[in-house]
Amino acid sequence: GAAVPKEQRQGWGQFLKSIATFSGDLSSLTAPSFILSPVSLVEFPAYWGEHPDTLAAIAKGKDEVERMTLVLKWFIGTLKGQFTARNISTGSEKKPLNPILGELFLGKWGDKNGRGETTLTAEQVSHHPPVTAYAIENATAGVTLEGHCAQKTSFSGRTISVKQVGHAVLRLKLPGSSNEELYLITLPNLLIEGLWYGSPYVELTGNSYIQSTTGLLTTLSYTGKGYFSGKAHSFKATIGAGGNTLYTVEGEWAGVCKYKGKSPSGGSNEVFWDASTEREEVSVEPVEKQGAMESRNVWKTVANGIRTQDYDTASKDKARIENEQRQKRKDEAAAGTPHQLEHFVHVDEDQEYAQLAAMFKGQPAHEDAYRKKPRVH
Ligand code: HCR
Repeated sequence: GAAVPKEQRQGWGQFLKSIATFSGDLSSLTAPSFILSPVSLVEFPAYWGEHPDTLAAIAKGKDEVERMTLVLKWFIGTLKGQFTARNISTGSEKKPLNPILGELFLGKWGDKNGRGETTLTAEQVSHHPPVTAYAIENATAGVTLEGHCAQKTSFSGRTISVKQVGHAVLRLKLPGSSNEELYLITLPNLLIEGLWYGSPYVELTGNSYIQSTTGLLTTLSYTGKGYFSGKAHSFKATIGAGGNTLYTVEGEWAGVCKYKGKSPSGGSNEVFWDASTEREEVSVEPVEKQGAMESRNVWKTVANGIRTQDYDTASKDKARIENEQRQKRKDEAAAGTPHQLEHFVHVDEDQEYAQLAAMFKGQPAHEDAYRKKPRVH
């Protein structure tokens, strides 16, 4: 029966006990109602585009060093949205809805001051395990970001560790030339802390990299409270080539960060990025106008139930969606017609990833990818 979901009768302590012995992906974990978010994970790639001006400015950088600093600025600029904004706006991190196979999130950021229109295409390309592919494009500015993301989780006593599996490639078409520059962006690992207090929040840990075909490499290392800096959400980034550091940026990715020592303009301790810079939310069609597979349409009843604390309605409709999905997969298997991706194709050996990853140490030599299907005219 789908009356009162069992997990609602469990306390937070019992929930913690359940994750302590849990193995598998977080999507299959049943969380207490108060920790449920009405937003599907397929919406998360939008965070990459929430500073459309910063993204559009990259290809205009005068040389490869300046372009790398602009890529880093845009990347740092996305982190607050990706990892702390939900926590700040709703009081704690919550468990997003687990997207169904083929679920779409389509949106755009309009053209303002000639920066060009930026479009977002995100598709759930795998359900088991959950994988989201995305493309963010601004043709006017000559910038495209393509990537995919999955999560591997483990529990380590006080915190949940989340390894982001996947990568993104930023592609620049340089103005007045047919040259392309690529930037491989690897993704940092997350810790979910605050579990014992019932208010989970995200911290970043370890390293991530931005490797360019120009040979420039940015290495980012993340630290939180209790590390040497003592401050939450801190990082240090070095931009260099062949082991030589050109510039160092240090500070808080959810606050202010600065050049350490010299900056490209010759100044010292110059501000690099200020995370209070306003984020622009992506525009999406109203739910009534959305297609059958568009996320907010798929989840409208569930999301409304969660928002109004009508968890009974939410869990009933969630069960309906999941049953329909199981039936669909069975029908497809019986008919021998597996689900077709709409906007992406699976690439077994991602040559670009292999080429870029080979340029720096510490990464696996190759990984698969999902590439945006070329537009049909
Ligand atoms: C870990 C997380 C789901 C995955 C989210 C990802 C990694 C998704 C890709 C985005 O580009 C970046 C990103 C940002 C989010 O911060 C991260 C989520 C934070 C929490 C959520 C967990 C599944 C929530 C678990 C909550 C517990 C207490 C049940």
